[in-house]
Amino acid sequence: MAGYQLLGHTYHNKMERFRQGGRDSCTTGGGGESLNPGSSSLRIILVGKTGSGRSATGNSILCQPVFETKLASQSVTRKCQRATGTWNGRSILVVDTPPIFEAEAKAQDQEVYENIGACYLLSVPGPHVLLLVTQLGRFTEQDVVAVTRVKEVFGAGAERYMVILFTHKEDLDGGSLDEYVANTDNLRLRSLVRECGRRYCAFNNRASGDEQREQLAQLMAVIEGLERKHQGAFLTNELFFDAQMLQQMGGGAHGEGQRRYLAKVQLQVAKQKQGLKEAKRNWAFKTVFRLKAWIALNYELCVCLAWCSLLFLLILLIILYQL
Ligand SMILES: Nc1nc2c(ncn2[C@@H]2O[C@H](COP(=O)(O)OP(=O)(O)O)[C@@H](O)[C@H]2O)c(=O)[nH]1
Ligand SMILES: [Mg+2]
Repeated sequence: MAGYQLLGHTYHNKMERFRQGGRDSCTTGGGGESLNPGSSSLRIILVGKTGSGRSATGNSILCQPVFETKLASQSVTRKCQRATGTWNGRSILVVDTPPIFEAEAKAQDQEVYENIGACYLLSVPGPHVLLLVTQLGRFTEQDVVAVTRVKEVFGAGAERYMVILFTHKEDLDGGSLDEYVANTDNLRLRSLVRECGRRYCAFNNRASGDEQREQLAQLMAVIEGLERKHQGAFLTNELFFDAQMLQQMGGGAHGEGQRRYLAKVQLQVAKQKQGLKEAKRNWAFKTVFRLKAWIALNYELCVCLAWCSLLFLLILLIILYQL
């Protein structure tokens, strides 16, 4: 059975300590295990559109109401926050995010960059899982935008670390999640499930006791599968390295480190956004290129197919002519 030790921790507190010249030596409540790079704690970032149930999901994972939740339209999480717990003896770090994955979260908005920077800082050296939270039966255009934003924030390839978490599991009414996913007529959801390697899970965030433990065990099984696939590797990039350096140097002490770091955040997100655009543009070219490569590899088969088609056309023409 899971035992939990918790520590709520906000970016503001962290920056405040940077200002005071302190180093980040965040430890779990009772275990004293360091959360610094190299530790074996499982790091999860909650991503998705506002109101989907990110904070509630974080609470379910930690089995404690550490993150504040509110009705869909009124997001209460304004700053990135993190909290830690343990599951089966392993330390878990959960980062809850404010609205940074919405269409309205414009790139020019300084607060958005600060929060992206905070998200990186709170999850160094990088997350094992990007838990994409979406409400069961409500996968909308806003969720699609959120997925794109997640890729802009964490870079192309972010989907390799994504696990889809459907909230409101109780809406299945005891039905099977696999059947729901297999039979949904929402093509964008189907495509996302494929993109995420069919890694998904469902939570009823109002559940407690055995039901809560059971759904958490299911999520952990999916995450363990993902970790095996990556052989323990986690999502990381240049910006995580910068965040780590900032932490180690206590660079925010005079505000200069923080200023430079935020400029880097802005640059990196812009780069990743551009990269995504180019990837989309190149998609058609790549498809043609792959087709050409396939033809080159299967040259004899292609020649055979071409001759068969010609022969078929010829026979068709003869038949039509005789009619
Ligand atoms: N019934 C039910 N309500 C949920 C579930 N998950 C989240 N909620 C509710 O949905 C609302 C938004 O949740 P919240 O975690 O604040 O969303 P966030 O903006 O993504 O962090 C809150 O009122 C939650 O209580 C769930 O699985 N079942
Ligand atoms: Mg929230």
